[in-house]
Amino acid sequence: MMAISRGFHSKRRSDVDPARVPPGQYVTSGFPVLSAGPTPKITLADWTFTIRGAVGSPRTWTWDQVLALPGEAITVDIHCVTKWSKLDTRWHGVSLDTLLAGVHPRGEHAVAFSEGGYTTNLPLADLTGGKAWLVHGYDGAPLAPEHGGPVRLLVPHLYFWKSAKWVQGLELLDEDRPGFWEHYGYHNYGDPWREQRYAGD
Ligand SMILES: Nc1nc2c(c(=O)[nH]1)N[C@H]1C(S)=C(S)[C@@H](COP(=O)(O)O)O[C@H]1N2
Ligand SMILES: [Mo]
Repeated sequence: MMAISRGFHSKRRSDVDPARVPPGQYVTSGFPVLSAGPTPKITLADWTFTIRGAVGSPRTWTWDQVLALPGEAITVDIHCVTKWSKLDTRWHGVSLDTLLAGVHPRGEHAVAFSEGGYTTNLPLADLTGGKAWLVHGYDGAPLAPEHGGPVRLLVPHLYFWKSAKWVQGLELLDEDRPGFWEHYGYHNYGDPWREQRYAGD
């Protein structure tokens, strides 16, 4: 059994443009923590990120190698399936386009895998085209361990369970394979604007 730890829902905001809030969501100024298990201890000296599977050239990067890639500041809205949204979150990291450029992907599906065993699946097309990042900074500081530090995935156009914390890599696949929450009945794709929370939505 995995325990779910939750942060507090801090006060709801009513001073926001409703056009920015997907159906069924409310805006919070807090930053809840949702983890299906304990926060792992990860040291950057041992950290690596790997892209493997259906690719022409699998690759593994060390932390120093990721830091040497062009970095970006990213300001986006995030939407959790438990109904909180947080607007204008500020991150720092590397575009997945940069990491995927050299590996020559063949498969059209991807599964992100994390320290601790969490996985989540996404179409490769949702990781390219400036829509997904490996992030290591949040709000001008290193990303906190409970929020996935040192490094997490950020895929803000899908519900936030797709943004794997403590991410270790991507496996590319020829056929789709459900990840952790998708296996337990969350929607396979998870578009917050179409309110794709659970399988069948
Ligand atoms: N490795 C890992 N990544 C994860 C999770 C998890 O349990 N383990 N939970 C997901 C869910 S359901 C959400 S809503 C977000 C929560 O991120 P936060 O704790 O930074 O708010 O992380 C996602 N990424
Ligand atoms: Mo979530």
